[in-house]
Amino acid sequence: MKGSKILLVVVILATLAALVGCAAPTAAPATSEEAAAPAAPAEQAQKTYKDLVVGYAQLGAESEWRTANTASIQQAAEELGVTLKFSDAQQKQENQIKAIRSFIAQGVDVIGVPPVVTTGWETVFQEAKDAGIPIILVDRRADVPEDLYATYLGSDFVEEGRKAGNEMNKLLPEGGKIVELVGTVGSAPATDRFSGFRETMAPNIEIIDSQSGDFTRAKGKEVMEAFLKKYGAEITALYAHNDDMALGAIQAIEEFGLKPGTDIKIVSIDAVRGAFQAMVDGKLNVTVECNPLLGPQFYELALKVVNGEEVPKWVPSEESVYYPDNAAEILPTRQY
Ligand code: GYE
Repeated sequence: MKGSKILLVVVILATLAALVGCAAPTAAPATSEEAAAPAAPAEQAQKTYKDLVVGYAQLGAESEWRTANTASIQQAAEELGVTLKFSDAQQKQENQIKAIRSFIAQGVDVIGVPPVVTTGWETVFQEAKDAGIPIILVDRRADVPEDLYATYLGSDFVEEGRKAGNEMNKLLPEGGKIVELVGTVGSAPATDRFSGFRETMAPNIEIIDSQSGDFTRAKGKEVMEAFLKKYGAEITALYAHNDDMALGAIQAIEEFGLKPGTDIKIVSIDAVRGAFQAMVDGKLNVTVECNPLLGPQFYELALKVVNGEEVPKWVPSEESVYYPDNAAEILPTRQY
């Protein structure tokens, strides 16, 4: 009798519980989860800027261009809410490789790298690929098979060299003897600016010497001093692969007692603020633009790559050429 009463109470309680829907909380989510299940994996895979963790193996701080480039990469990350792990390799490939390995170990979503030189990247890029981390080449190219990187965002350095050659022809209609300050040996911009220039340079112009100034002001000055010592006033013009080396050379020319921009005509590449100031001062004749503000485009590409969207293998930057005539007017508007 006692047992059957207890059983009755249990049955009544169970029925009541079922009626007020005590069981519902477990049943309902299961049902809605089931309903959402087919769409969920695709939606979850789509990352936003806020989810993105990026490793950037910057190559150094060798020029005004590089400083502006670093600022752009850092500022854009901050503005978009991207988590950025940044390292500076001080122009050494081994340091860039170390940084890439450390980003792989940390499991970042994507790695950006401006290869200091074009060769020697297969092993470490393969390591990134094996770890499922895409590599985006930014600013400088690497000579690797296309399956080892997702895309290349950067300038057409050959075209910049061609533009510089055309400008030199205009400055030296009678021809002349020129010296060349080459960028970092084995780097994409140095190789391409060297060859592009020779494509358009007029036959009455002779390159009497060509040496590397490693893209820095100090080296540019040093090498120009050596050129001046060797050739003196025989030099009609200078072609510098970047503005910083041209600015260093300007100092050397002045110290030698000649007038940069007049006695020795100068064509350089980058179009940084320092070059505009030199044009305002009449010491530089032309600068060909190379855009360092790659941050926003880099993250846009990074997000697409991480989300599996198609991207072109090369995204070139748009660039112009600048002269002294309106340098003073343009200078205040320059962002780098
Ligand atoms: O022109 C130079 C810098 O890779 C395009 O590197 C870049 C070059 C730039 O040091 O100033």
